[in-house]
Amino acid sequence: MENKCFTVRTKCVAVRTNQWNLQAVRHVPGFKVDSMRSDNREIPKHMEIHHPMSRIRQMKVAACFDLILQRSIFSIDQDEYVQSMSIRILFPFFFILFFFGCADKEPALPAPTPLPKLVVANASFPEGNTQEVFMFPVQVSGSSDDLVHIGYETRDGTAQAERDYAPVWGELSFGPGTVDTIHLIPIKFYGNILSEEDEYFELHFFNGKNILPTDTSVTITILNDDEPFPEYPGYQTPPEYDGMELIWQDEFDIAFYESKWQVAESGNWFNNELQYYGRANLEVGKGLLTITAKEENYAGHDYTSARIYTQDKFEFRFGRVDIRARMPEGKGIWPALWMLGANRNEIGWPECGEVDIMEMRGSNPSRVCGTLHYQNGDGNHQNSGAQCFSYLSKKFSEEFHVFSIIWDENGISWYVNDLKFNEEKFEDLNLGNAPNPFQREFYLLMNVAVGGNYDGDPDESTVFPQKMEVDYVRVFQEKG
Ligand SMILES: [Ca+2]
Ligand SMILES: [Ca+2]
Repeated sequence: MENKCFTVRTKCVAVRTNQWNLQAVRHVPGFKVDSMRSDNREIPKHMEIHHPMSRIRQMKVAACFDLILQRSIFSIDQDEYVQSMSIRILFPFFFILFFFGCADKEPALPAPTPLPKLVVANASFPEGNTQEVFMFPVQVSGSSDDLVHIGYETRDGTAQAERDYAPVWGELSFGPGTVDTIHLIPIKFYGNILSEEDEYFELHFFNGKNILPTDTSVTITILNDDEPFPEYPGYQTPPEYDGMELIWQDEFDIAFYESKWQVAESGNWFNNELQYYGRANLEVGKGLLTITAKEENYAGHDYTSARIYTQDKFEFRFGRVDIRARMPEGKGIWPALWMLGANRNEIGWPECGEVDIMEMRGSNPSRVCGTLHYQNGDGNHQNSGAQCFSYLSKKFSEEFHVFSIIWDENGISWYVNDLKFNEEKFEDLNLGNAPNPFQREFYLLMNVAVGGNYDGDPDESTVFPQKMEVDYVRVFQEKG
């Protein structure tokens, strides 16, 4: 019984299958089709067959039963036939000519098509560095008597939708008939240059019709294709502090984010500075922001460099700022990590206030200074007097240091590598009757100026280009 085929041979097609997999029909010469003779009492108008040898457990067909009765068209003998099938007349209005045969007695005929299988497999793709689209193939294993369709959707694993990949969902259809269709589902990865663990998500298939299995999943793995960033030597601060929350950061790990920073594009600056500031002198790569000061003629200037700032993008009041950076050096090079009052455009400098977290004369790369600038009630510029941190022999251009301030309503303290070297209490400022600007919001700036009043202009000892490299900027605030 196990190997017996189960074949329908009929000139009429309309074998009702009630969704089972049997629509294959063969024309058999020599049999007269008389399907519409409803007055022929020998013809059952409908019958139901239970056939244990086939996946087709039950089907309803309309049949010209007289052919079955008049001819021994079942290859299995009558006992088996009776045992394995029950024939009942059910409905009077279907007429289809058909009969059964089997390979061992009748001429071999194609078996009714088993349900095709869904052909999918786990897949791995390299992450890429930008956006990569891979075509995931979905195929069915063979011909299908009925329309095949199945739904699909992505489901997060360690990879997350929108962060690591673009979620997809939909429905696929195949056939009916000979199925050689491959559907390709586009899978988009959001790649980057970060060295990460391999990550995966699932492509889930569900609600399959006329296909097996009806539900299944495959795993799609995003393969890391990046080397870890180098370890940049020097002091590191922790990524978090007890009682504080990180409210803003840039690790400069993937790209330069215009969403976080504005980029100066101008040659008009104060302090008799010589540079033209532009986007071309700025890059992010291997975990660092690099601002390069160059000796080159551009827009009437002899030097170019870059300044970035967070005005209108990130402004804050009070907290801890950590900036890990390696300084340039050389006479006339003036790197600065600093802050200006967010209302500068409305009230101007110095009334808006200025906090120099770190500035350095390139002629003395072993010393950095922290200073406040503001305006007193008479409209005069005031400053706190620069307080500086000096090494005897080490230079800030040799390795990375973390320059920090801790700012609250009472004052600001300055740190190099967590060593406090300056503190200003606001009650000690010469504000007169002017409001204290340091109770308001500020924004961050980072730049490398060339020439000007602070360290004079470059001379023949100054080597170009000079680079300030920044590993991270993190701003924390007290919780609650
Ligand atoms: Ca990558
Ligand atoms: Ca970094």
